[in-house]
Amino acid sequence: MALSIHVMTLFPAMFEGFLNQGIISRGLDANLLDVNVHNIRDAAKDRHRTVDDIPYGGGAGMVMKADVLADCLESTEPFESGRNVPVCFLTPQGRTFSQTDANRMSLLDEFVLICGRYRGIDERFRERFVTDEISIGDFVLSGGEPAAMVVIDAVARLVPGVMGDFESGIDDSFQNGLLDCPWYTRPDDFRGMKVPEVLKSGNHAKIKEWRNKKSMARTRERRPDLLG
Ligand code: 6GU
Repeated sequence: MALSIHVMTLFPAMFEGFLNQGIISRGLDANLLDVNVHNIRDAAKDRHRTVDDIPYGGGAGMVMKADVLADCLESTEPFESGRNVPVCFLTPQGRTFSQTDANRMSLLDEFVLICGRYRGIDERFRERFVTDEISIGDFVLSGGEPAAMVVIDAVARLVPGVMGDFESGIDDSFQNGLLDCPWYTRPDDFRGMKVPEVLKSGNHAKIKEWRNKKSMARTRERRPDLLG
């Protein structure tokens, strides 16, 4: 197994469709990837299977309980086997996730993703167990689940063998620090709009030059910050 991802969530069903389609599903089938989704509620031991409680000091919303989160985390395979594994908490307070993080994480053997809900999680769980805090941008989601799926998708496709050569990530937007060039397929004439001649010329050096030029121009226009 090239990469094992452990996800802790109160909504495991949210991951079902996601894990059963496309590149991720292929990576799982090929045993290049393993995604274990743990229901945090399974770690709650009381009659009502309580996972959250009111905040000390008052205030609106509920806080996820440190004891339940710890029991769930310690029931995951890497913890049971005593391995030191990155524990990433998905939160808008985290560092913004980037392609560099995706590349780095795709080379790991395993990591844990924790999806928060409600107000947040008890600070003591964070202090004791969380090694990394990840945000996917400056906006607020109602839970970490969609963010975890974003991270899993970005990382999983980079695991060697998951993408075929033809879909290799080498030319991706961001992978070389630039946005991707425009792409065209048949028909040649779409409602009067023609495919650029150079792409039909068969001159591969010229095509490469055109694509580089378009990548640069697009990056300068849309994301000048990427050019430094
Ligand atoms: Cl990781 N979680 C939540 N709840 N909201 C977010 C986020 C994460 N990243 C951006 N917004």
